[in-house]
Parts: sequence; C-alpha cells; structure tokens
Amino acid sequence: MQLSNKDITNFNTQGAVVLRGVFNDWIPILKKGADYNIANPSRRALFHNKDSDTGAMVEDFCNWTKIEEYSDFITNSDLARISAELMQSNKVQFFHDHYLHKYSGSVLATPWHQDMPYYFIEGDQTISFWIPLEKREKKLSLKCALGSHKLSKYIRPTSWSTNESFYQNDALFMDLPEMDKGNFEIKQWSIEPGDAVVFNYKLIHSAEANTHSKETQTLSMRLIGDDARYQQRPGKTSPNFENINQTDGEQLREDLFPIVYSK
Ligand SMILES: O=C(O)CCC(=O)C(=O)O
Repeated sequence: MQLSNKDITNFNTQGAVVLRGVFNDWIPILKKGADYNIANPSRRALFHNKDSDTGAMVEDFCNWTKIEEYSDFITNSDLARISAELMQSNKVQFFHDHYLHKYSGSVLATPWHQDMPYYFIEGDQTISFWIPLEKREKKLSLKCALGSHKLSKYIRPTSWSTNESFYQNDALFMDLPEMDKGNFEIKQWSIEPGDAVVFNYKLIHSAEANTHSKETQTLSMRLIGDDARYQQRPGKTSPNFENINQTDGEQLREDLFPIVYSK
C-alpha cells in the first residue's frame, strides 16, 4: 500500500488517520492469533466485569513472542514500513501488541485517555495501529480528538474499570479537558476488516462499549521511531516490564523491543 502525502501530513498534524484496506490479506491470520489469545490469556491479561452478565471485556498485552500469527504480521506485513513513513523515522522498533476483546452487550466503554502516560516512553515518533478484526460501524469505532497530541501536559491516567488514578503522584498530570464542548474535532471512521486507524501515543481517544449482538475483537499494534526514549513513570506502567533495567533517555532495549525496520 502506498501512503499519500496527505496521510503523512494528517498523521503528523492531526495525530490520527484511517488507512483503508491496508491489512486485507492479514485479517484471517490475525483472527487465528486473536482466537488463540482469548483462549490462552497471558499472565498480563486484565478481565473487566468478569462476573457480570451485562458483558465483559478482556485485554491482553505483549503476546507476539508466543503467538506466531502476531509475529508473522509484525515481521512480514507493511506495518513497519508504514510506521517509518508516517513517523518519518529512519528506524522502527516494535513496542507491544495489545488485544481487546469486548463481549456483546458490554457496558464498559473505553474512557477518553492518552496512551503515552501509561508507557515508559517519551518522544514524538510513536504510532499505534488500531485494527478491528470485523466490520465496525462508525459509532462503535475509535473516537479520536484531532490535534490533542500537541497538548503541553499529559492527561491524568486512570484505571479503566475503577476510574482511580493510575499513579500515586498525579500532580504531573492535568485533568481531562471537556471533550464534548468543541475543544477538539472528534473523528470516527466506519471500519471494514483490513482497515486500520493509526494514531500517536499522545492522542486523546476513546471507544464506546460493545452494543453489538456479537463480540468484537481488536488488535492494537504499537511501534516507536528514532526519537522515542525510555522514561521512568511514577509507578508501574501498562504494560509493565519488571526487570527492564533502563534509565531515562536510553533507546529501548532491542532484545525486548526488536528493530523491525531500518533505512
Ligand atoms: O478499542 C478500544 O476500546 C480502545 C483501544 C485503545 O484505547 C487503544 O488501542 O489505544
């Protein structure tokens, strides 16, 4: 797939773009991996609303080393090249995969948030690919607050199911701006399998609960570019790497976060 100059400009100025049909051939492969993932959740998996009959949501992280369909996709699809072009980066490192499984009738919406403050990363060259594995009507698609990746301070991160502050020292962060008062243009795209919404880790985004009669499966693939560096946060990050043994300003370890593209 060839990106247009408009895709590159929009990604950098607005913080998000939709890419149509970019992973068409990969959907059956990713679906096989995701089905395995939900049947075999890792120790990192989070189960929200597990015991409720009004629907539940499962998240899992960092499974690419054990799910061969994920590693095949990361290595052999256009993911890394597209990342380099959109971030305008000479080099791309893979950060992690994040799987979201929303059972039908789930009452749990994904709240407005930025991903960056949950991560031990700082930098402008960051990219997430939000890849639904089935058709998604516009109102159940990712909501992106365009331009919000340029804010000067991060929004306070919270635990999604309890809404409690994620870190003890939350003075570093600011309150979420009012999202429905016209401060940002909110963009959503209807999705066909094979499309991806691509966005910067600093972009404020959210998603509705799953009101479909069927479960939904989404994979978010996260990568970083030249200027991304390790940054200690005031507590455990998500995902957390217990023995990462890195200090502020270092490039992320290549044994855990492999270089997947280099010019
Ligand atoms: O699909 C969702 O509910 C939200 C996904 C999200 O926040 C992300 O991929 O960063």
